[in-house]
Amino acid sequence: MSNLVQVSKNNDIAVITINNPPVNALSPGVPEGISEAIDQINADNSVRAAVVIGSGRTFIAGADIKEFEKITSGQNQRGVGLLPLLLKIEDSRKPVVMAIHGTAFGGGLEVAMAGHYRVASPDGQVGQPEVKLGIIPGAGGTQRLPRLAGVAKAVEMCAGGNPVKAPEAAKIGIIDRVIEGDLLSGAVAFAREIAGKAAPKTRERNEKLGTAEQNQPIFTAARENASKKQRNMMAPQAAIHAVEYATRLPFDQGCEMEARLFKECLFSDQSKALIHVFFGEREVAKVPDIPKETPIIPVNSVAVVGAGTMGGGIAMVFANAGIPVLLKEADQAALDRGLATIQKNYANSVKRGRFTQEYVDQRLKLIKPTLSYDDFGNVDMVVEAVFEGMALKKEVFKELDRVCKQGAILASNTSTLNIDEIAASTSRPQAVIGTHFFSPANVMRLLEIVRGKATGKDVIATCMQLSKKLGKVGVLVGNCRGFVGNRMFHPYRREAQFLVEEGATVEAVDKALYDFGMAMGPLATGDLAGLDVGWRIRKEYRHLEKPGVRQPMAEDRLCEQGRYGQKTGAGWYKYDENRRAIPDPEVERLVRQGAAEANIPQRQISAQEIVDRCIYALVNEGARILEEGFALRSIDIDIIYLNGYGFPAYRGGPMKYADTVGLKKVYEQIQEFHRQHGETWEPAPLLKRLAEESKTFADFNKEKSASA
Ligand code: 3H9
Repeated sequence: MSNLVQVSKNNDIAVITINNPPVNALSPGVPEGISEAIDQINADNSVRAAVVIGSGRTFIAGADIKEFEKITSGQNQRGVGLLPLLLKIEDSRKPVVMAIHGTAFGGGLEVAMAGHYRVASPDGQVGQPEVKLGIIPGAGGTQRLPRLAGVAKAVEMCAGGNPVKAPEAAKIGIIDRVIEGDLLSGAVAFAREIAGKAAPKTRERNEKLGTAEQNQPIFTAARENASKKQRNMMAPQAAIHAVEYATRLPFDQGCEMEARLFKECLFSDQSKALIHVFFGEREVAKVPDIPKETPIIPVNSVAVVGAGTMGGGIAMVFANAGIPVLLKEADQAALDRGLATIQKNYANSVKRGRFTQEYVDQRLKLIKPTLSYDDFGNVDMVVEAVFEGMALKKEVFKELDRVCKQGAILASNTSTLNIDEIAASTSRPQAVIGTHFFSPANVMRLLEIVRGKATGKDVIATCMQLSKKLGKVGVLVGNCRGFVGNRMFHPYRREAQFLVEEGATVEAVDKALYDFGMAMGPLATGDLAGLDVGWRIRKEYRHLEKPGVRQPMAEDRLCEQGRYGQKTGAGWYKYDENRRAIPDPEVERLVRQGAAEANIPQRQISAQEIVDRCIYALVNEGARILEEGFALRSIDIDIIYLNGYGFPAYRGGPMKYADTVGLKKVYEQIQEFHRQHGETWEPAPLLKRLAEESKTFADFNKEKSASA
């Protein structure tokens, strides 16, 4: 028998243990091993029932996701091939009890549902998260789950992808018993109770499948919900169809329809992109020159300097992770304002049901306001979040160097400034690092961790690990202007402005990118973030602009009129009291007037051109960043864009999107833009090379790791 699955005996009960660390995925060998084990227990007269359990930290966490790429590229012709195994388990003459701890996800839950009974430890979870990978359950999950949990719950789980904890799973019928204490002995005892009794087959349990009248409203509501919350995604809609088949067709035919939909999803670009994201989120935690064994600095207390929007949000992030935080401001009025905002944000979370009042009270107790640096000597880490100006930052870091203990991490939340220059104002540049949170800091998942040339490896490793504890995705980036995210965002927003200046309406630009899948259009995003920030930066760096190179002018015009965006009630749009954006003819007038003065010819611009101009501007800058080494891999850029800039996950991020379109095509279009619009569109050398060699950014990652 395969060493991935073992059979042992506890007197009359067989125990089938799956042993495929780290998560007992159904990799090749595991289904075969289970199948042999079922044969073995059925052939053994001394066995009355069997328990299936996972070794290590979990039951089966699903199919082996790595196999999917092999299937779509033709390397794996067999498929995952679970359906016959599940029928075999269900048809076993000896009853099979599935013992669940950790996560019975995807194919794991499908295996569990083919058992005759399921027991679970209280912290066990069950789920069909396939939609998060752009696919649907492909081994009968959409057919068996409604038979156990009812149609409404099955639709919710298969289309939404979120797991259910054991106690709730027991309530809705997925699990037969929650076992306190040792799971294996509880499961064996349970198996003894049911041995010899008629074993129920899930596929024959039709009593929860409902009637057409009962089900219709469930499917209609689910489809509407999915089209809003999982906009443009095909898998959730396919999952709903598949569950609907369970209610209309006999089990076998339902499985055939499920298999068809599964295959369509698996071969889609969306699924390839989402699988890229799944592995990418894990990949970014790995930094080639920082080994796993690098010592971690314990961070048990922190201080945040600056209680403005960012500082206050960052303080909440630490408090939410249970870490006490000193929050420092320069004067009492600013401190009071900062604290009031934190309280208001927490109160809103309670109102929306995200947190309980008790939880919030505990968090607030962890935030200690202060006007001095007096207690800074005790903290393990400081995050500076003062106004974005080099002189002020240097002053703060000089002070931190004076008051903080040796070994403390000194982090700056700067979004654009040079970390090395900041570090040079201290006597310990190895302790200085950038931790660039995204606004609102307590909501956005992205944390750009900026490595200075002197930053210590222990400081980097600590921040990477800490990001997880804070509920963030930490991505290590190099120290260049704007780092990775904002450096790329600059040409993206520049193109959005150019398009308006060339004749597109504000709404057309935003709509094209929203329809592409961005959470918001680039102009509406500017209004949300505040147009004055960019205006101030542009003025500060005007001396660096190359003469003769076109610069956007529309936003400067808006700012000159005091239109800073949502905070002033007007920017690219007007805003009503509910902050709803309303198109404003005054903006149109200002832009057309500016365009006429600058002799910019006006023309009709298609949605496709809007998308290509904006997204390829991201890609071209991303290629430069990659080549210059400021991002470790193209996936790092993708993860930044998905978690910090509202890029749609089902497109995998800007670099993956370019790989999907084909770099040759992207390069040719960029060459065309270069001819039409000049210097700003000069193709990145890396893009040119990869396109000419018919390669992808993913190939570049491989080249790079092979040469390391
Ligand atoms: C499916 O089942 C389709 C079916 O309908 C059948 C169709 C026929 N495969 O996340 P972690 C790796 S679709 C391969 O850091 P955690 C992961 O890459 C599948 N590898 O741990 C990582 O590797 P590395 C449905 C997998 O404790 C390591 O394991 N199932 C898989 O934070 C540790 O992972 C899912 O979508 C896998 N299935 O979280 C579940 N899962 O160390 C996906 C993990 O080299 N998995 N790896 O970076 C998860 O959600 C989380 O991994 C889990 C553990 C919650 C299980």
